[in-house]
Formats: sequence, structure tokens, C-alpha cells
Amino acid sequence: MKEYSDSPIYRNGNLLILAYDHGTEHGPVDFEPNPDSADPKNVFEVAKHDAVTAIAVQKGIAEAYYSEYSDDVPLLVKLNGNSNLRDPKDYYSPKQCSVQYAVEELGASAVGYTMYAGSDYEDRMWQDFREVQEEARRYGVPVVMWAYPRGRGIEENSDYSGDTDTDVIAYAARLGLELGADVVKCKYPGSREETEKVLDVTGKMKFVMSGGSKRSDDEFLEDVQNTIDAGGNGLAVGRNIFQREDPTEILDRLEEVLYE
Ligand code: FBP
Repeated sequence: MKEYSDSPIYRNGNLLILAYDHGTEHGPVDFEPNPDSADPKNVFEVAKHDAVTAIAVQKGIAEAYYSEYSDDVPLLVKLNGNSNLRDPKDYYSPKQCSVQYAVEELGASAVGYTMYAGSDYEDRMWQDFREVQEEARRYGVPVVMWAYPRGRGIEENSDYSGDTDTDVIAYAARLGLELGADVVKCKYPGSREETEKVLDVTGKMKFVMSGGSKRSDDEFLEDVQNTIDAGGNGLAVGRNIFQREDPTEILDRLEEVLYE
């Protein structure tokens, strides 16, 4: 990992990535609670809030919309992704974009890559990540690993209770450090204490919590506060922002938790 302390995706060392790749990962069903969120322009408008340090989108959304917002929010291009439509034998997330294209053509300040550790295809993903990580170093942009352990290796291992087992999250987070990510993004393990156990093994790498499905303001803010109190650096969040009709209030509160 590298510090990249002057990267625009950090504010006081912390970050809030507004994740908006759900049209690939989950499909339009995620826009139903707030139909305005189906139009990327509306979500780019939300990303202008000072609490947001980067917006994470796939290349097609970046190509079509980012030029209008490049003065307002740094861009993180999600380099791989997949849909929920197919029924894979096991999890694999193919690359659709190179770091070169993301930085030179789209204006990215950072790149993101989903790693499904525990899948039958983990070895292919390690190879893909290696290319991403080394190319990102050449361009001097931080790499955020979406560390999502899942697949047969975890499902069939009786030592683990699933992909939110703290040991599994900690293992996946550690892979981020070992493989050269600058920020690792993990599922919330359920409490401050469990988050501390994960952070015990992530070294100098930054750690952000994944937002997860929409919950009440208080429940969501408590999870974020616990992450910060445990020593984490923020969050990458989608549904808990864009599924709210007016996300300003929650972003104001997040700004206090993350940066003040
Ligand atoms: P949310 O805050 O909505 O959970 O978004 C974070 C994120 O990592 C997105 O980038 C991604 O689309 C989604 O979660 C994947 O969720 P999962 O694969 O766990 O269903």
C-alpha cells in the first residue's frame, strides 16, 4: 500500500465513497425505493455534498456523466463488476475497464476492484488484481479493494459461519494489505469490538465499511460511528444514501462523524 496523503479522495485522512454501481451488481430493483435514483444525474448531484470524497461508478456511467461533475467530486472508477442475472458456478467479477482508460479517458482519481476471496475463481481474480494494482502504481492513483469473501471455499468450510463472520472479514481485509490495496472495503462485522478485531490485521492500510441495505438513520450512524471509533477511516455507501428521498441530512451527520 501507499499513503497517497494528497489524494483528493481523502479528507483529514478519512473518506466517504458514494457507491453507485448497483445497476450492475443488483439491477434496477435498488432504484425502486427512490425512483429518482435511477437517473445518474440525480446521484451525481448528491455527490456534490462536502461529506462525499469520491463517487464510485462503472465506466459507462463515468463516460456519460462525469464531465459535468469533474469540478465537484473526485471519480473512482469501478474496474470490474457483474450482474445478478446469471447463476454462476461460483463468484467471478470480470474487468471491464483498464486503469489507463479510467485515468486518461475518464478522469479517475482512484480505482476500485471487487475481490471474491473464497471463490473457485479466486486465483483468476488475484491475477486480475495484480494488473490493476501495478497499473495503478504507474498512474499514482489509490486502489480500493471491495473485499467481499464469498463462494464455495467459505460456504463449505465449517470453521466459518458465512461472509459476515469476523474471521472471514478479517482474512479478506488482510488480503487487501498483502496484495497491495490502499483502501479495503469490508462488510460491517456487527460492532465496534468486532471491527477492532478486523483492524488488528490491516496494518497501515485504510479501512472503510460497506453501507449495506437501507436502515434507520440511527442504526446506520451507529455502525459508522463504531467503525470510526474502532480506528476505521470511513465508508463506501450506496443504498443508505441514494435510497433516501433527501440524503442531505444524513450526509450532514456523516460529515460530523467522519471529519470532525
Ligand atoms: P451499499 O452501501 O448499497 O451496500 O453499496 C456498497 C456496495 O459495495 C456497492 O458498491 C455494491 O454494488 C454493493 O455494495 C454490493 O453488494 P452485495 O454484493 O453485498 O449485495
